[in-house]
Amino acid sequence: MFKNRTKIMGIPVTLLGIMFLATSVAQADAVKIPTHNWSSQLVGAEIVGKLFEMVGEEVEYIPMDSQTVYQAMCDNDIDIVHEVWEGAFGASFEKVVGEGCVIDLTTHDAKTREEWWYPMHVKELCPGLPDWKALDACSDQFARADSNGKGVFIGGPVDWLKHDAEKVEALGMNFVVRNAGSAAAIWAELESGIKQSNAVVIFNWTPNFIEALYEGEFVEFPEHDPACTEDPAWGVNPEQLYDCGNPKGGYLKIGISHEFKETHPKAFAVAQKINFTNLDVAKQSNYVDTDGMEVSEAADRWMEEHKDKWQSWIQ
Ligand code: TMO
Repeated sequence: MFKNRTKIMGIPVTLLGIMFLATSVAQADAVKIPTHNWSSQLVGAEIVGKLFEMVGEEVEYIPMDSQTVYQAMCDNDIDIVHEVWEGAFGASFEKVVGEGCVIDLTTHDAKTREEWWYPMHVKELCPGLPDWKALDACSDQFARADSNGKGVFIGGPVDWLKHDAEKVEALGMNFVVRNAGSAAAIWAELESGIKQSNAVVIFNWTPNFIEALYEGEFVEFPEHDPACTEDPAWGVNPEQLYDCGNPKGGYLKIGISHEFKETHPKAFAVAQKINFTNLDVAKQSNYVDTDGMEVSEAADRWMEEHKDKWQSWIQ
């Protein structure tokens, strides 16, 4: 194809080789950001990536299970998790922080909660809510043709690791847990319950787009305590763990791999300043789940609407 094999477009082949090498090294050095299976995380990941690009870093997005990502940070396969939810990921995160291979960088202003949740019409079907005992007392309302008379709770995808089945068992509830395959599958269950005025109880969290669309409440389980997930003797069931609810006012943190500061000092400086509020996270999910925007459009929109906020993060 090329007459002169030592030059391509006038550039000596050896030099091209060096340029190619330089490019691949740069890509290997890209900041590696995971993408998970809920909307605010996907949008926020792109916002974080765009901010890093603004200070001259390269970025690579890697779809990843939201639990194994913590070990991946230890192995330097992932550089930063910008949405560490206390309820779902606190245990996995705190373990690797304890091992020293992940750094607990910052805590967002956003306060989080992840818990069983029902739309408001359910409260009339089930007097005594939001107490979990009232929910259990009317479990038959939540039963389906194939649930053997037990109430059905629609849980999140399994990688959110909510220990709902353990909770049901520890509290002796007449419920079964059905894990949805995706966040969208949870919202579909919720919408069909609302349309038909059926009893429906799903896994939900805040901040999320749901609170802008539907009125509803979290179920109140026995108050969370760290001992609940570590010491079987703690709580209403002296023999089992998970006889409690998830944390209220839980943290949302940024975790980074222990090498990140050294390998990507410019991105590190930005990451230290990133700070999302409840409204930021809710908007990031709302743009996608309510407004139907693509993830990258939603990230652009948040950037467009919040210049005042992020401009100081990249100084
Ligand atoms: C981890 N999540 C926010 C979906 O509960």
